[in-house]
Amino acid sequence: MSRLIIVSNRVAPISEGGPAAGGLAVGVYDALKETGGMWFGWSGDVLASGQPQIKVEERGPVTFATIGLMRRDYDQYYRGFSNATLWPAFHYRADLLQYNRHDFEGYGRVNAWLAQQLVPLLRDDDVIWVHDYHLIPFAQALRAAGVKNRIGFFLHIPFPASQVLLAVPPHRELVEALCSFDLIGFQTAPDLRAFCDYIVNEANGEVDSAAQGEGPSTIRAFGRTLRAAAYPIGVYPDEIAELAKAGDRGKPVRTMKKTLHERKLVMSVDRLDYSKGLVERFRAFERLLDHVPAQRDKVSFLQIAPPTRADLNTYQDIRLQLEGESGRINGRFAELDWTPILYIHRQYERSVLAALFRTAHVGYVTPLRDGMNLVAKEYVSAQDPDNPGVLVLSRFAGAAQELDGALIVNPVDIDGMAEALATALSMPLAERQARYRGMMAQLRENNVSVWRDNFMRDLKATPVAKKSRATRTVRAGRATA
Ligand code: GDG
Repeated sequence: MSRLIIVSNRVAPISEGGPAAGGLAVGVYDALKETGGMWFGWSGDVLASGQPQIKVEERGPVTFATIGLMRRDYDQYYRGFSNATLWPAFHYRADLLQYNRHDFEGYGRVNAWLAQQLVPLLRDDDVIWVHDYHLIPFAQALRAAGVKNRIGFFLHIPFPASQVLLAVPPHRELVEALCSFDLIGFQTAPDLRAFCDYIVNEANGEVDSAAQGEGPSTIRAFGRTLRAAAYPIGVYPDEIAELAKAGDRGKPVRTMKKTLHERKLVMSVDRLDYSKGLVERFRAFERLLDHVPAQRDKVSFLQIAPPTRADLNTYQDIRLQLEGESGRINGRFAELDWTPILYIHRQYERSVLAALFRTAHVGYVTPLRDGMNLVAKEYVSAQDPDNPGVLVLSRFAGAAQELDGALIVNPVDIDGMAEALATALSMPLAERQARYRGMMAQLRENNVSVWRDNFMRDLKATPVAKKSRATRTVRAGRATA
């Protein structure tokens, strides 16, 4: 049987309870632990000097192959082009986008170098599955190194509308590089549509759209033929439900309940990222307390937001803004025995999060843009079927395409979100149960194994793309207007 080789920017450190914060790590690890295979990528180490060496470790069915990055490579490829250019652009924040040609050059260089590190570890019949925006040129680099294996790509974040993508100066090189994969997976149908729109209207390519549920569409562009489809990532809902139930009587939940004094709990968990809509969410909770005085002293809002990319200015800004907002709102409303917003800038064990989700009456998930948002799926999974909570969900999370039992909100509509919170907090049991059952059925049907298996089925069935002219590699600093 062919091996599955997963390539992602970061190979997550795995502790007893699975990987820590970060949706890609959670999804990929869940997928790989069942099939076995190899996971290749950055170790998380940044080296000031010396030469990075690959470290290969076998742990159960998974082989971890990791390598450090030199400081300059980290700055240009990771902090620079990946997280200061692509991340904001792909989350529709062209206002936060920073670009310089040296970073783009570093992005191409590190992709080529990582590909060269992987080549000696590959066997002819391996199937290679590359993940996310850091590695868009990876297939092109592998092909340039002579690799003939099937190579698939999954984008965990949204694919932006063409007019937004055009704000990234080397957009054309990026999409051309993307077309070196044999199969491209997106989170949702709107992401796939945005990609196809670029192919047709900006790249002069062709798309043979498959009918809904009929497999991938065929794309012809940049002299190549490949396939693309939407594969919404899932979770293991029953595993999460077990974890949540097991933690029900644990210390963190007991402490939380003591703090609440019978009050209701609204809960959110996000990496502290500007795409997650945290400031708007805090203001909508404030609006609820303003407009529905009966809710004052009756509900607390717990926001867990572990740090992420803290060495980027935009992330320092969002942290300061949030600290300011939580202090201001608590200053307005807090009583001696009631703190309206519990804001925690720290990471918790997965099992603790699951147990807290089960305790929370409302899961409050309101990103401004999000590829999928696993927290929304985890919140629903963790509920007690006899007394489930209500999910309030942004229409701009990929998860909103599936979870129609949620109260769907627009995350910039502060009044609308406050109303949804009020509705959620007073929803009758029968309605909560009906919504929960519908969403749970959907989560079971489309769990993370289904995501992986559908992608692998289509990748294995994709004819290895022929190129009709020499493959070019992403070149440094060549911006296209
Ligand atoms: C990207 C895309 C897409 C969070 N805090 C802690 C913790 N987490 C876990 C959550 C969840 C994961 O991290 C976060 O996943 P999300 O999907 O919500 O968001 P991103 O990190 O932005 O993920 C996203 C995803 O990739 C998968 O494709 O859905 O759109 O942006 O599992 O529970 N886990 C632990 N402690 C924490 O404090 N252990």
